[in-house]
Amino acid sequence: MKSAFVSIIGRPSAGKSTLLNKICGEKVSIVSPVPQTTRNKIRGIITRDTGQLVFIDTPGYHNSDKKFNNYLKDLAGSSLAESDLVLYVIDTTRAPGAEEEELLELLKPIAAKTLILFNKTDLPEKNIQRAAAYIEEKAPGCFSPESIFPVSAESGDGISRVIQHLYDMAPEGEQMYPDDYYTDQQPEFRVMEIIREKAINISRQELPHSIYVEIADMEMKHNEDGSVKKLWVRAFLVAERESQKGILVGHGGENIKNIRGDAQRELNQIFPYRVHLDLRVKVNQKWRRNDGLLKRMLF
Ligand SMILES: Nc1nc2c(ncn2[C@@H]2O[C@H](COP(=O)(O)OP(=O)(O)OP(=O)(O)O)[C@@H](O)[C@H]2O)c(=O)[nH]1
Ligand SMILES: [Mg+2]
Repeated sequence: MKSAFVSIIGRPSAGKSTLLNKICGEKVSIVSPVPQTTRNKIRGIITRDTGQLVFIDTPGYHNSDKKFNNYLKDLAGSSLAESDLVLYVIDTTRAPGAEEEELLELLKPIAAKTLILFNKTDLPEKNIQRAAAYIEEKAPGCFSPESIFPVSAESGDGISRVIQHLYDMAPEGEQMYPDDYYTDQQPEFRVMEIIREKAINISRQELPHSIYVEIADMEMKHNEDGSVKKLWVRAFLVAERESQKGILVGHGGENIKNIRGDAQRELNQIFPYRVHLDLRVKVNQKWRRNDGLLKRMLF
């Protein structure tokens, strides 16, 4: 049996989480058009007759002097040491940036266990030649053409070849999770992430970076016969400033109503029981400078 941890690494918005979801065939990691959506190392699992691959989605690798961003960057970097194999995802619609060069430096010594994915090939503005030339310029001779795959994480094009290649490369080992697991995330974390995704997708500009979700209470309600009736959740969307709280609430409470509705709908699809969500908005000033909170939140 084959068994491997596979890190998914790349710049913000390269399509890492979209890729993980496509590979697993389930919503494992939240996705948005806003860079730096993923804040944790998120595991997605596939199991076949030949073995098990455990993928680790990571926060977008991004240079910044902000404490919060550095936590995210360290998380992404640390996943490399924990992995047998690496998928380096590049958005071929964007010109390579400084992070690309830094990532290549990290990946050069482990090029033999790394596959490079040229993503978003479904878009007309893709530029595969530019990406290939950049790799050859910054890491000459390090990555063979056989380790580079044009894909579309969105449509799934090219993904099955990548998975097959990973199975070929994976070492022998014991299965780490039961056959039917596609993620190891706790329900509480998944609830927080889905709420955050819905909030990011209705809000704009820098607001997404200013919010987090806090679960105030979570309780499983049972029927008289002991069967599960529903999961009852009270959660807070936490913003950094009063003005942001206003945006999240929206005119006449319209935004928070939509976020709650969208999140509850998706949670009801994900969990095998009904979920009832009570969602409110509050402010925690300067939370991104709070080391204790960041350490608990970013793992
Ligand atoms: N057209 C197209 N869009 C894609 C593809 N892959 C990802 N996207 C879009 O790109 C945006 C970013 O995708 P994510 O999967 O959230 O990117 P990410 O790398 O996880 O981003 P961070 O978590 O911020 O690092 C979303 O709007 C996706 O729908 C692709 O293959 N084709
Ligand atoms: Mg992501």
